[in-house]
Amino acid sequence: MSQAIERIRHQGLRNKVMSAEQAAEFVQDGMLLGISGFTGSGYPKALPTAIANKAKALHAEGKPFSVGVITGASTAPECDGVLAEANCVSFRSPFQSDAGIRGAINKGLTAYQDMHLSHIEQQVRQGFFGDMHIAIIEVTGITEEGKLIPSMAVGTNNQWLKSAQKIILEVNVKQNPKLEGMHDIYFDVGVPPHRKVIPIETADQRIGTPYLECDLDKVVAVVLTDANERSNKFAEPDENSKRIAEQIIDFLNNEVKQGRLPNSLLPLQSGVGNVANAVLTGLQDSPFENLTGYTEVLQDGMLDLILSGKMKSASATAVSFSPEALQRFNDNIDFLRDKIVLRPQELSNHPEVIRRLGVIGMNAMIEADIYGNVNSTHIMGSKMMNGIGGSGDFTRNAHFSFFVSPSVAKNGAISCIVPMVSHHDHTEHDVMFIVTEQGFADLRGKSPRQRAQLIINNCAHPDYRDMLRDYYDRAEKASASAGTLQTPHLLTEALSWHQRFLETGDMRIK
Ligand code: 0RQ
Repeated sequence: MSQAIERIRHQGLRNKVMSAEQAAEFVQDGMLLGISGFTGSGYPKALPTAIANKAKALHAEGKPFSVGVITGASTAPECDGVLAEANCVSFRSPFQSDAGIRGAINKGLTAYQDMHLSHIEQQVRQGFFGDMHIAIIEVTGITEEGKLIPSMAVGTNNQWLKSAQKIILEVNVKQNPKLEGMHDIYFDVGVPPHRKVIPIETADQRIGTPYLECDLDKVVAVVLTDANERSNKFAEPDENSKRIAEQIIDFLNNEVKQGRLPNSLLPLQSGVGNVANAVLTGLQDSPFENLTGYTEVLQDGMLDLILSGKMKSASATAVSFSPEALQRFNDNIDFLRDKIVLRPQELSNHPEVIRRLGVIGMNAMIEADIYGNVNSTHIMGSKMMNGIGGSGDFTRNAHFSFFVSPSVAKNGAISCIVPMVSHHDHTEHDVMFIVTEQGFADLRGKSPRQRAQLIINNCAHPDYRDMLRDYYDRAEKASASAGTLQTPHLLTEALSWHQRFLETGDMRIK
């Protein structure tokens, strides 16, 4: 830990070093906590466990203890997981992906507001969530002047440091000190009617400073940690992912040939998960050059595109790698420092910037319906998976919006193309392309009835194609006689596939 104390170059803050257990004493029942972390990166490693232990001890004495937790995005078992296990999270926003907190949400123990990631900072800034009592922020180090060197995720930290009444900093010695200089923190977003233009004109443009700042008098504790990020491993792309990736690359290639896209494409956004990673891996062998990224989380696939020279730069709010990719990142950090820009998520996900740059958005879905509405968040209409995350920020505003999924889930018992989605996240008005391993549906310039033909014929699994055609044909006949042919549906049947799965474990009629 002596190495860690050297990371605190400000003497006043060195004097505030204490244990996580001591720092947890500042956290009281009923408080709202602003915690750092985005997609398994940059979350505090010690305080959550200390808070969870405090909660358990108080619960054992029959005393109440719960807190509201707002982060950038998902954290990890050591943060969301331990807090959920101690049953002390009364409220959670804006995104999570930990099995423990997901369970608490689905059991009704934790109230969850699933939000667009670009909205959360401005809503906290304007007081929609009430007072933020404590910010708990992981940093890489602290400069002589007390400026904070961010870690692997910027997320919402800038706003939490401003909004919170008190601040607890975790200085993690495992974060590479050479991260200093990779971040671009911008302070001038403002509040309507005084919001200013965000002057980002190219994906890699820096408009701020490398450091987070805060009122040092608000810092009540500094905790030293020495812990790795969660570091999920990626599966090798399977045949379905490869097939999806090939089709997207063929489409983009054709757009370049037709002169509608430059050979460097437009800045790429990629959602999380194996399929998204496979598309980026596929770009490695594509004919495109000088690619750029404007995304929220930068994962293995995009890192390797930068390391190979295929991508010249990328903007994100967090980096989140497998253990092997983390090693490549650390080994090459001097090369990468001016090629990766880590910004507050309010800017990485800023709708106006995304629209102006013409980002190409690629996100995964749970299901789509025959008209192109997409559900990214709820299993069978009710059960929360992760949340909408940044997918909505990008989908509505991107130049091209792709949604990808295997055509079936659970060994074929579920069709990911259904008559009507059981929950709406992205509407037919936003979704431009649906891609499964079966095929590609280009929905631009198509009416709902034209879309239905394309999605059923191109994207649905053969096991479900006839069922979908049968549904559509009967819906069309009923709508023709009722004079309602814009978007034909049989309302009593539209969600019957989900109901059948809940009752029999299979959407197919046996
Ligand atoms: O279940 O884990 O029990 O096997 O859902 O499915 O195919 O592994 O897909 O990991 O890419 O996640 C939409 C959830 C896809 C994710 C979603 C079951 C399936 C499996 C996972 P098991 P896959 P992925 C950037 C953008 C919203 C946020 C977002 C997500 C599990 O991409 O959370 O886009 N997106 N953010 O079996 C029932 C279906 C199903 C189904 C799949 N139709 N019905 N179960 N599954 N389809 C990042 C941020 O915003 C931070």
